[in-house]
This record gives sequence, structure tokens and C-alpha cells, in this order.
Amino acid sequence: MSPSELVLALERARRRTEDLLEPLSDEQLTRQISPLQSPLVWDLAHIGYFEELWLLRRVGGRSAVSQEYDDLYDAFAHARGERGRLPLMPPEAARAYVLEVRKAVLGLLPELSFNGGDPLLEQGFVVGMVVQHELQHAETMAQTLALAGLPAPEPQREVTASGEVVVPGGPFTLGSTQPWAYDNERPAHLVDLPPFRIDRALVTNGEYAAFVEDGAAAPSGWDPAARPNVPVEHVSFHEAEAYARWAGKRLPSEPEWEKAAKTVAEELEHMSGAVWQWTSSFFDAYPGFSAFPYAEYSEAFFGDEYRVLRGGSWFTDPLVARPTFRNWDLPQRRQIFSGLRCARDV
Ligand code: AVJ
Ligand code: FE
Repeated sequence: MSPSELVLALERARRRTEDLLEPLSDEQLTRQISPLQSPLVWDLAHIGYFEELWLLRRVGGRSAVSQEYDDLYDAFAHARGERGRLPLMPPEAARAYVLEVRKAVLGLLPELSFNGGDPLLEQGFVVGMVVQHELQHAETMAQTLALAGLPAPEPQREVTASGEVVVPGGPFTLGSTQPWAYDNERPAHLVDLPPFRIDRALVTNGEYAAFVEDGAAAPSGWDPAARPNVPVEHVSFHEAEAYARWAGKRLPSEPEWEKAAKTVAEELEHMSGAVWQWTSSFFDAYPGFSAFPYAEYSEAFFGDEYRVLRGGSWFTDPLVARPTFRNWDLPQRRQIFSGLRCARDV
């Protein structure tokens, strides 16, 4: 990526943040809308804080704008549901802060060398990390708005495909070697899978309605009368797994999902751009993993608590929604834009 492409990526992420927040009142920005989500003004200032920390302080060697931000805007210092009680910057100050940081970053970028052997800078990695961080928080804010009953407009995405694709057995490369891939996508390595079948289509509201009528709980905020041919959204891992079992199928494992995305993508509908797709896999390290550049992005969440989602939602930016990108959440969570695609053994 050239320096001007880095600037364009930073600006694209910022536009998505601003598009979401611009119409909102100070009350909407500062309110603790849900215990599962931060107040929106926290996400905004945290976006600026992350950019300041990595680009201005770590890379640029600048001193901190405010020592207090290391506590207030560190994601590990306070639970999401408690952030509304912190002495956060009010919206106007948060807007001024993110703008101040961005102006300094745009001044710094031309001074940096992106091919001088520093792994943080190599091919713009740290800028890509800041861009993807902002885009991911924009999606988190879109989830918060949906919980507040102020959802961002979703594009139409009717399910039209049906049937299954057989993915032949054999080895494929799991993971990424791309310069902006996260540590959890590395190292790329060969995985040998037995053959499996995967559905061409996502599970729709109409299909899920039949499962609900059969006695299952309805996803929160889910309107069975609305758009039966649209992918079901806001289902938890437990619900997704139960649906697949009820349908005589199962969830794909994470390697199965990625193998399908890398080998039969053109036969499958909505691999990204509709809903995140639950897999049966726990979020864990690939063999040979090493945390880079900080353990709190991925490593802190490895283990048997979090399940992996793949693909990307209608909100997810293409800079994030690559076939190797790994998302994760707790199995009971359904505030994310999550649905499912079924698989089964051959
Ligand atoms: C990858 C979406 C699970 O939101 O917790 C944002 C992304 N990491 N700031 C999250 C993230 C640090 C992360 N997810
Ligand atoms: Fe963050």
C-alpha cells in the first residue's frame, strides 16, 4: 500500500464512523444503551485513543495527550456496562480529540518508512491495524444503535440460492500471509479435511420461523413477519447450533468454512455482506501462533469460551471481511449481526 492509499483507508474508516454518529444527539451518544455495549461516545474516543497510542506514541514517539486516557479508554480497564459511569469526554471534546489525533497522524505518515524492516510498519501493517480497529468499532456502534431502536439502514439481501455444494476432501491452506492480516490468522498452514457438504444459502427468517414454531425461542428483536427470504439475524451460537441440529445438519467448523470460501466461493451465496456466520469452532491459536503486536487483540480470548464467526455482515467493510478474518463472541450473544449457514458430513 502506498502512503496515499493508507490515507484513503484511514479516511474511509472515519467516514463510516461519522455517518453513524452525525445524526445523533448528545444524549444518544452518552447514554449507556445496553450493558453489553459501550456508550457510543466511549467507542468514538477509544477509536482516537487507539490511533494515538499506536501511531503517535508507539510509532511516532510522541507523548500522551492525556495520562487519564490510558485508563478511561483502555478496553481491558472497565467492563462495557460500566463505561457510562466513567468521567468520559463529552461528545464535543471526543470529536475534537479524534480530529486532533488524525491531523497529527496525517502529518506523521510522510515521515515513515514502510519497508525498512520494522515489522510494525512493514507494508503499512500498523496503519492497517488502526483502520480495521475503527471499522470494527463502527460495526460495534451499529449494533448499539440497533439495540437502541435506531438501526442503520440495511441493504436488501434476498436469499435466492438453494441446495448444497460438496467440498472434496484433502489439504488446503488455512490462514493468511497478507500484510494486513491479524496475528490470529497466522501462520498460514496446511489442514487436511475429509469431504463435507455446505449449504449454498444462509438460513432465512422463514426457515427459522418453522424452527420457532416447533418450540424454539425467537431471537431478540426478530420479527417473523418481516421478509421471510432474508437471512435470519441476531441468533446466538446456541440458537444457531440448535437450528442446524433441528434441520438434520450441523454448523461448519472454522476450517471447513474457510476451505469453502477459498475453493468453492463462486458456488456459494452471501459468504460475506449479509450476516456473520457461526462456526462450531472455539476461538484458538493456529499452530505456531505468536502474539503481534499485542496480546489483548487475540490471545486474551483464546480458549473454550468464545466461538468463531466467519464472513462478515451487511455492515462489515471489505477491508475487514476477508475469507481468513476471524471474528468471535460468547455463545449466548446475539447483539451482533449473526446468522448461520448449515453443513453436514458426506
Ligand atoms: C474481533 C470484534 C471481537 O470488538 O472485541 C476492537 C475487535 N478488538 N477493539 C471486539 C476489537 C479491539 C473485537 N472483535
Ligand atoms: Fe477497540
